[in-house]
Amino acid sequence: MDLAVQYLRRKPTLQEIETGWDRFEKMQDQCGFGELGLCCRNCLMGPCRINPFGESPTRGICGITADGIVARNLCRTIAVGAAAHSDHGIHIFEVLEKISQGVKLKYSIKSPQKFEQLLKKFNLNLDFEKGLVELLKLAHKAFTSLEGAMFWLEKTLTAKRFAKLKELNVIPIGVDPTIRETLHRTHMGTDADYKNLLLGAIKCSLADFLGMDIASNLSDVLLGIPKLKFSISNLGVINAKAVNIAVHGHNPLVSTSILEMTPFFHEKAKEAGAEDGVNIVGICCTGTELLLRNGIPLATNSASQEIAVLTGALDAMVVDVQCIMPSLADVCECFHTKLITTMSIAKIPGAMHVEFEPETAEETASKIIETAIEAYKSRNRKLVDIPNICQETMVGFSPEAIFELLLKINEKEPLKPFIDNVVLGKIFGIVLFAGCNNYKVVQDYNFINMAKELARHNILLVATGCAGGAFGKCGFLSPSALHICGEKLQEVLIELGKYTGFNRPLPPVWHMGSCVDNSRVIRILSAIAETLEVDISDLPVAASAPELMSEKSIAIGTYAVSLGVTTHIGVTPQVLGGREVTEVLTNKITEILDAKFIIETDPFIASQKIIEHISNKRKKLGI
Ligand code: NFS
Ligand code: SF4
Repeated sequence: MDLAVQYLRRKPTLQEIETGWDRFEKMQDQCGFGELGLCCRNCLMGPCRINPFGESPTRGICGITADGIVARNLCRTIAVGAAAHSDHGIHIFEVLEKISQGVKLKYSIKSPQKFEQLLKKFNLNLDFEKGLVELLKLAHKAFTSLEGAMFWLEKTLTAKRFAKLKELNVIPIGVDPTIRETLHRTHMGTDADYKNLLLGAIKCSLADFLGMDIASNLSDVLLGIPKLKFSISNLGVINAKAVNIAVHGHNPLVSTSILEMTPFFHEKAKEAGAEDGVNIVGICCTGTELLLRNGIPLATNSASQEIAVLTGALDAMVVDVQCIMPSLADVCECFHTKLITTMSIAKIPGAMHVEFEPETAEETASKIIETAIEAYKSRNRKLVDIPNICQETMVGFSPEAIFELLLKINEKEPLKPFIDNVVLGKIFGIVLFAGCNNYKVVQDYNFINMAKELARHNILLVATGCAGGAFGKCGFLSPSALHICGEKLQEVLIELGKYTGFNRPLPPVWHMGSCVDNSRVIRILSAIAETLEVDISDLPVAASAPELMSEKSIAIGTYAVSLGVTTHIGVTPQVLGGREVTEVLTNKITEILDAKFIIETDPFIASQKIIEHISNKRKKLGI
């Protein structure tokens, strides 16, 4: 769908360079057993595959059923997603811990406001130093114990939801122990009851939420709360006259230190011939972190990460963890672009490795920028071709930024004007778009078409991660895209826009952050639900990951449902081989969680289903 991507992919001189789309074609047909989730290699008697048509073999060699295998695989997927998010959280935690111990670092607490907000939330009536130590203790307890997890979740979720989850006995026993337990129960000959496994999946997804909520909150303390601002998105943000460094991955620590060191290198870049100095652009969630906090332009989202290199004008691609395609090394090889890995757990053959440590962040960042400037000197100008496509992008819709805006309208009850608009149907509902790109879907096709359908029905859209990237690239994060909304929603966005100081309407899609910031959306929904004295599941809201790909997105989708948000997924998940499991996830689960999964690959039908779901919720609320 992205014209910049189409242009470079179709350019005759670049045809030889293999991208994800080529490899996807070569991979067809993909294995039917895998697609249905019916294969197991959890022990060396396997691999085992179950016949999807009910014929033999109907069980694995150990005797487990199709539903057992599918549920077990789902648990493992969620455990990996939760591990990725919580490890990210730990990286931020460790930096704050060092600060609390007085270790000299280049990082400092950028948001005292967020810090105080958290102290208040957790009833820590302490001064700065003691407060930080105690806050970190709480986070640590939540990572490692049931008691800690209970405390953090009880303070974060609605009372009704927390009680429900407690009753179901799915409160995580701490983030890390839950991941351990989940992996354990999926060992050969352990949990074979698909219902029990699905409860385990729910529990592990809640551990994911917890890890992510800690990561997102602590990142705000350390790096600042995103505020409303304008930037630009799509490949046109790469500047032919600058040394271009793309930052890609998820950990904002590396990229933030590069950004902070950049001003010291503009002169050097100019001396090397780059008249505009050093230009930082973002890809995927690392890009999103810098976009929301610092207004750094976003080059592209996940499926087209290789395409950014095809512009011939990236001098370095700096990566940290997650969603980084190993093929980048081969693509960079075709140009002068330096691929630089920075984390000890994420190396790529063919890339240069510069290890990141918080203590030496400045030196590391300097070395990386210098490497990019050196690479720039060997840039082949004949190969430079940057599509002149970029869109105005309004970002920074953190809960704090939204509340700040609403406070200007109603100082006493900030949520009231918002809720009133929902009651009046001017905002018919809210849909969160999350998740990735996936080569099984034309890139951004589901995002764009669903956003148009839903906005037309006056549904307010919020987005995170690569969904936010998709909307940035196509212009839906710009106030100029107001026309995609129904008239009533347009009125609301124009009215709210009056209070931002920008003298522009708000855009149809509110970009709330990277994937770990999905917890921000839950915090807002919880606040609305508490105000109305209902549960999240009573609200006219839904989530959609129409192009999901990663294990993290499965974990997020599962916790969204667990927290009461009915969630659409637009790529067939690898569970359909378990008929009972599928029936539970798409239907019966409503009985215990009052929310379910909608599996639908057609974006138009999916939109209809979401609108129907929201209408039903409105009816039940009597609005
Ligand atoms: Ni989320 Fe971000 Fe993108 Fe998907 Fe990957 S970058 S954490 S997993 S692909 S949205
Ligand atoms: Fe096969 Fe059971 Fe071993 Fe899985 S755990 S590989 S189903 S024998």
